[in-house]
Amino acid sequence: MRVLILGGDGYLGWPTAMNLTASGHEVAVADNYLRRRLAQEEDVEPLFSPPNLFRRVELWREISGHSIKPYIGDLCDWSVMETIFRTFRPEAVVHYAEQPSAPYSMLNRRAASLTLSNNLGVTSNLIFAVREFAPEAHIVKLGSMGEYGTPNIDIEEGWIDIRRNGREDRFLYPRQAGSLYHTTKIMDTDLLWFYVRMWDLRVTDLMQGPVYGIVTRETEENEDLLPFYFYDEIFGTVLNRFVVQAVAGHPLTVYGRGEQTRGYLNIVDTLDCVRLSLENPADRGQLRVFNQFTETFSVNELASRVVRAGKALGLNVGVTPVSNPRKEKEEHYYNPKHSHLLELGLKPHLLTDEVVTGMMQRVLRHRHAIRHKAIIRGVKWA
Ligand code: USQ
Repeated sequence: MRVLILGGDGYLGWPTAMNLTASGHEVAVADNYLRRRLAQEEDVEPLFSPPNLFRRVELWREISGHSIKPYIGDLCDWSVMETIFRTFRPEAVVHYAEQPSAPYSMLNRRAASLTLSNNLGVTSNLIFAVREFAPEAHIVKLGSMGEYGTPNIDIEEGWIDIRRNGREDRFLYPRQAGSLYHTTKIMDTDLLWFYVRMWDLRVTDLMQGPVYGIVTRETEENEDLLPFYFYDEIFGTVLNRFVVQAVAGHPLTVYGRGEQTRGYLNIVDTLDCVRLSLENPADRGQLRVFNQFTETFSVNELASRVVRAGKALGLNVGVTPVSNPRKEKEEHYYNPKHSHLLELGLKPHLLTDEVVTGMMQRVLRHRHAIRHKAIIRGVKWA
């Protein structure tokens, strides 16, 4: 299959590109290095700097023999999107090309505006490009479990049947996000659902939880193929942050009471979920929604696992609860369903102590590069 990855330079985009070529697909990646630029602007660069997309593509070809076609450009610019569609003619598109950080979206007016215009601009250009140049192409869109928020009822897999006054219908499960970034994901879903109804697009929305990990099957041998590893307050997700904090001797930053519960997954499982979704496409006129995570944990549970794994490596890991910079429930009911990807064949890689120590060992090699001042940046929700 010819697969176009929008956001192919990112934490998940680049490993997805390697994984899909290793599985026999023809891949192009598009990116404007937005994430690299924003991290530079905020002085929160990743633990190590991966080479640019052209060099990553060259290196991957030398190592694996697989080619990836890189396009550098801003996908909010219609002429960029149009050129890519005309020249590559994708049969499927994976859409990661978004400003992906909840804290960044809450930083200030400029960051909020960039998040809104970038995320919705790329999604709408993608929809129009598919309609015009590739109406049969399957769109696999990265959504977020955070779109649902933390309702006091079970979270269904995308849709909910509602019976009222003796009649029944099926609707998108109610969304109520906890950050502007997550709200743009809801708006993406609404746009896609509208055009699925109007133009019979094929769409899969992957409602993903926080991802952890660095190494994938394709990167094991070569550190220059690793994805970005952010550990700062703005771009780092919680478990990746805790692992770096443990190595750096910084107390783990549990926000508030630490009972916030989310659905997590290993980066290796993200790649499998995306590949399984592509290889089993949605029908024309169908919006499928898959909840993409493998296990739920509270922040306190993650912290205890990191403390335990740190001990095994001789690290003395402390935990210091910090006042919660976010506006979120710190204790809540959380029971999201997640069977569709398992039914398609996902074999989860669960969070064992070996996985956490493996991450720590990798981070230990880059210990000298950890900057304590990136760990807490004081971005407040309210
Ligand atoms: N948290 C801490 N301490 C930290 C960092 C985070 O206690 O140092 C807590 C947060 O308050 C939150 C939870 O850990 O309750 C998860 O936070 P996160 O930063 O790992 O994830 P989040 O900002 O919610 O967003 C991330 C990804 C996003 C994805 C989302 C899935 O950046 O792209 O969509 O995870 S979900 O969290 O289910 O919305």
